[in-house]
Amino acid sequence: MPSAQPLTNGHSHTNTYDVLIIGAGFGGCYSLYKLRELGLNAHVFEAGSYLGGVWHWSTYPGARVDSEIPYYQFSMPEVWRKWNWSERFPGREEIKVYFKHVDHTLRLSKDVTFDATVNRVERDEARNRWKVWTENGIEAECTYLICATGSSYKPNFPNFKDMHKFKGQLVHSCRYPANPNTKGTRVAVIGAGATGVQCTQEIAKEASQLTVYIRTASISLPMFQRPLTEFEQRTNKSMYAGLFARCKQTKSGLGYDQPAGSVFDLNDEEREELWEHLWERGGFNFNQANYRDFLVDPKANEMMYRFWAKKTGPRLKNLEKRAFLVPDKAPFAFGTKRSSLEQDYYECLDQDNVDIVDLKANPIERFTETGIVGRDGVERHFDTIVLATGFDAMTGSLTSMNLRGKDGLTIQERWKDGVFTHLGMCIDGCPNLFMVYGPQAPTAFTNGPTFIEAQVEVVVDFIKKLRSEGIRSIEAQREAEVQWKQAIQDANNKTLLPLTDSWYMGANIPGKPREQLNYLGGIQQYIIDCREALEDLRGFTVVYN
Ligand code: NA7
Repeated sequence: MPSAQPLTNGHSHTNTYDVLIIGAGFGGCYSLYKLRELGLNAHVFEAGSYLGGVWHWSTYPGARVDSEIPYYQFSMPEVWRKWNWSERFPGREEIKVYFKHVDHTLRLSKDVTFDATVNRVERDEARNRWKVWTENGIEAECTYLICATGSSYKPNFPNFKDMHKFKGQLVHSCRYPANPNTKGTRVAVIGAGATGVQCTQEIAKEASQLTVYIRTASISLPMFQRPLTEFEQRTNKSMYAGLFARCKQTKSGLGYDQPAGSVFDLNDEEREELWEHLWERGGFNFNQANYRDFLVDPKANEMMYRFWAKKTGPRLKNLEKRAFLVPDKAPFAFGTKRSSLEQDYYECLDQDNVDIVDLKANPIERFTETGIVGRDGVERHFDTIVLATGFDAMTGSLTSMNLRGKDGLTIQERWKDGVFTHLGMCIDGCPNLFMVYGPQAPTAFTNGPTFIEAQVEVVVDFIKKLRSEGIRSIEAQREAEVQWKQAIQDANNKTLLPLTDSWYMGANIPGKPREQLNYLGGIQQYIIDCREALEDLRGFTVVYN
């Protein structure tokens, strides 16, 4: 197998693969593993210096997954047999070591080129090839292209006035420095999503003064972290095969599903008993294993919020902070922004060394050399400012690759008025290109590894079919894209999700079209839809050899 390194004599050399995969997170790793099983010559280009995708980049303090073990891992027995986790919700450092174990077990790295940021992709229609270039001059071409580029790759740097003037340490959470200046110093954290919550929990404990800038208070759920023993995992492994298979039959991939019916089928006492039980289970049990009418019925939604507020409010002794973080009226409908999982977030925010700035009441006017001035005219001074402001989620990794289809249009141009895909997997104008964990698939509403495996298995079956049936290429039809998009938006419009500004809706990035970016029907139904299309290639233009 050739290795795709640049030649030093000034002449570029192009390696040719059956399949080139962009990204070596869970999606890229599983794609490589499955394609090798087919006997294909597959290779990965990865921007980072090792496997792990988002876990490679997420070096901010307290970075931790909020899907629980045993669900958050690969399902291959050869991987899980020799691996045990130390915590129910593993931290980033442990996940990095896990990827080393995965690499060691599956020998993935030999087919990965690291530090290879793809910055140009073009379609050579006459030769039925994709041509791919990286920033550091590597070139390759392939018959099938898999974009496993992740949903949280391109950082969202808000355009705060005079941000460049700040002379202290200014960092984005996903490019966190090895030596952050946060111990015993004055720190600002901007943001209260999953990352803001995790950063706040760590920095509040070591900074002399922490100011958290919050535009929308999060409705965070208790993680209920706990250590896991090697013994309990070893003895539970007899159930793993069944458990991982079961996860793919659920909506979210977390191994538990919501009950059918409505929460109003229960009387007050029954509901309270169920909700106490789900709450005590921690993690996403309270929303994912609950009746789902809270996502469509404002009354059910309000009840969920009340329950959450009853549990959370008393944890804040500072009444002003309590009124902002746990207001009487929900800041947004429960579940319409992603709930973060927290350990002691509210206790941290309650500390005397922690201030909160309510950005709706007092927006950031400008940065200065030494801090931030709000609309109230007050300058707050900081040594370090952490932007926990999230990502151009779901689409940013795809639109920033300069990927041109057979008509010469980039994905950015193609999606300027909104995303169009067939099955959240293929794009009109881009034959033989497949997306993994991208937009218009169940992506953000799932446990990543479970959904990724299920989706990659479909992609690999598509490639298998093309090869066995003498098909040169398939390309999504525009009409199928329009229908797929419409079905997603129709389903979305029956819920409360469109009422809230969230990255599910693309609403966190100024100018990004506002639309639901995820398929709402869950993993199981999504895979049924994809496999039906696989059967007769409906919605695709098929070109035979
Ligand atoms: P999120 O969930 O997008 O959170 C970003 C936070 O930053 C959120 O509180 C935003 O407030 C805030 N934000 C974003 N832009 C601004 C501006 N311009 N001004 C003030 N505040 C701003 O990103 P995370 O990194 O926390 O999490 C991303 C996902 O990655 C996570 O859910 C996991 O799936 C992994 P807002 O809520 O928009 O008012």
